[in-house]
Amino acid sequence: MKIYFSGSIRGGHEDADIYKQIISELKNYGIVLTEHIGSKVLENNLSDEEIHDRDLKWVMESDVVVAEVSTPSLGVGYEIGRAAEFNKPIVCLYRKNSKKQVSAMIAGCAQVKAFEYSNIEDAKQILDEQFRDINKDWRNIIYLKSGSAVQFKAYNCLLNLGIFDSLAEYNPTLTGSIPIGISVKESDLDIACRFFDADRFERIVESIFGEYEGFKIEQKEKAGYWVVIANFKFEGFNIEIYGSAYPVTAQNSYRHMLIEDRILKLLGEDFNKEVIKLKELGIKTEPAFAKLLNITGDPYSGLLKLEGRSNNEIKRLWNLKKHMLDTGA
Ligand code: 6IA
Repeated sequence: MKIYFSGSIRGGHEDADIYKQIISELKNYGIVLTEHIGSKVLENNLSDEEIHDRDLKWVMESDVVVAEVSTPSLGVGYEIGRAAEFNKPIVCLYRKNSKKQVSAMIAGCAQVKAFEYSNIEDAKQILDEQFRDINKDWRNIIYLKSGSAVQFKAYNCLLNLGIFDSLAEYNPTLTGSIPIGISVKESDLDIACRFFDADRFERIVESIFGEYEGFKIEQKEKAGYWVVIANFKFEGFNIEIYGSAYPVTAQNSYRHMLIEDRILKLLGEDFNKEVIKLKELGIKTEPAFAKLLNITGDPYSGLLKLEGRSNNEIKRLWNLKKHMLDTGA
């Protein structure tokens, strides 16, 4: 993981010591490309143009931008703006009681997550939480362990089933609504897999899980490709194994989960509640999202189109719908 740390220089370098402490904490999460920002004495052997081009290249290369914004700085603001344009996750930290208020263009930018902190311990805790999100590896279900009661139960179920070991060669990945915390009573545990040989995959799945309650398996054609779908029950969950020749990250169930996770985090509590309400009425996840965001036509492909939309555009769709709900339009 490459981290771009941004902190004021010509805007005022009095906080160099604090930057240094934050940088040293960030090193626990990856490589910090801009360690020099924490040093009190800065070398000045590059022209402004060279600094600009090098730093912008680093911003583009980075996986995340972390900025300390207590001291207002044109350079830091510019870097945050460019990072937003490149769709980077951006975490801003500012000290409680700092003399200046954070610019509305930073605090109000949907792509920026801004946090107030009192001391370095505070900042460490914020970074720990933020990096847990940024580093989330959906293939590793460890995140379920610290989640809701259902997620914890699902974690134990999958561990006991041993599916991530027995199907390891197929890159098994949990998808669906349980990982993103919007499951209802009937929600399945969906496991997406990639195979290179459908018949062999079918034989293997059947040989491992064929004895479980309600086991059934079928191969069918979907948009010109063969998929293998197995269903059975285990420890109170309906398990669905879905194998396809597509890499898991290109499969619709995986893509739907990621865009839904992004939308849920972006639109917050109100939206989450409405999704659950619709799901409890028996509406499936993607149609529920589509309904709440006024997406017409096929909800499954409609939702995928949001992958390329900015956070502000998605917020606008939800605000429009909320207005319609409020006014009964
Ligand atoms: O406007 P500012 O100088 O406060 O902007 C600070 C931000 O711009 C930092 O996050 C840096 O990434 C970048 N930046 C600005 N100036 C420099 C620099 N040397 N070296 C590296 N990054 C920089 C400036 C020369 C110095 C001796 C004054």
